[in-house]
Amino acid sequence: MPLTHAPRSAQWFLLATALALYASAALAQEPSPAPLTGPAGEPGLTLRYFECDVDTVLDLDSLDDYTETVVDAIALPEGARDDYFGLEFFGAIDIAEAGEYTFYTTSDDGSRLYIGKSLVVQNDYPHGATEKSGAIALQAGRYPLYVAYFEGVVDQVLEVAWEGPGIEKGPIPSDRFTQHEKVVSFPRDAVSTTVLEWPELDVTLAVTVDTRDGQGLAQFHEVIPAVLQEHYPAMLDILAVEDMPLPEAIGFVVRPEIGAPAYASGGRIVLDEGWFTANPDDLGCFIHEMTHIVQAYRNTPRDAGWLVEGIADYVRHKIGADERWSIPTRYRDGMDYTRGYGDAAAFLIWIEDEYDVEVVPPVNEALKRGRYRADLFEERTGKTIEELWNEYQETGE
Ligand SMILES: [Ca+2]
Ligand SMILES: [Zn+2]
Repeated sequence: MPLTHAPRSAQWFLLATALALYASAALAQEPSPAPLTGPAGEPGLTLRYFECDVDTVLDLDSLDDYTETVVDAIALPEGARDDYFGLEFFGAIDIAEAGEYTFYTTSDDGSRLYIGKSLVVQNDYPHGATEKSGAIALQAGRYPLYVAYFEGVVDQVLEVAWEGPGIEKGPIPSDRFTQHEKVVSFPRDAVSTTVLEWPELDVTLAVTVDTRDGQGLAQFHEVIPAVLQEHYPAMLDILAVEDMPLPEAIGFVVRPEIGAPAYASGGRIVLDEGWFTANPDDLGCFIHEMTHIVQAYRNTPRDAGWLVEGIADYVRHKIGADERWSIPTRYRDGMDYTRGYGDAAAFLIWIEDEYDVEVVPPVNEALKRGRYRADLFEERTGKTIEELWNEYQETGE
């Protein structure tokens, strides 16, 4: 049977045009930092200590409640509590000899190191002790230095090192530090919230988009709300269940190197900066992940695991938010519905078409209510899942 796509709307064309424009815009590069002029400050670095529950150092910049001291080294301070705190160190670092310098942070959880306004070490987000490094060419002189760190739970580690011309890798000596104002701040307009409303459905959804770590993806502040404004009602047609709450808010957060194009966790959707920089038109990915947020399945039994990703790709297919993605139209060698995703979505679509019944809405409802049983398929079609799968395999060439 032919694949069906939702009709392309005028809105979609506007969106595609906007995407094409943004895709052609060059990414802004931070200029190489210039040495400071004027007299050096007093010895030491300023340390701000925050008691806070954050999962990125980007959040520290906007917190006003901290204690401030002057320290002579970048290290965990005496008196910091065990969990849920953040640190900002800032001042100037004295570079005696021009050349290429490498800076290192080892941290549990996240940290970043900036020279001037340039991010040199990106080691942010929750993780165990991890070393990251970055290199930068510097002239002789003093440069603004900013190191930010946060600790969530369990262990806490912060070590900073450098190496450069004539300098072996090791801690930065205290006599290199002088006090100077903080020059790093994070653009507040990289976080936006758009409240979407569908009055006829009596549904609202506050959509927060955070591109602080996706500076080339500023268009997502408009694109993501537009995609949801257009397609969320059709998603709810499939996924909403009477008397069960819908999400009131959702956050889309861009982050580097998450190890997948996207994932949904803890009521928010994390988008991979590299994936979406290369594939900014992967709008169906938003639909897939948003499906997970609405699914909110409880106690999914082991034999229903395939349905979680299968239904997410089924909804993605039914919505047809983009044309860059498709699922098989018939059985192909190697397909396995138990893997979920497109194989399962193709199987579910085939069952509904072949037997002319709705399967996904009742299965979704049962999963949401924690009442799923595999014999739902038999009730709907007269066949077990295995029997259906055997029939589906016969659609192959
Ligand atoms: Ca930790
Ligand atoms: Zn998924």
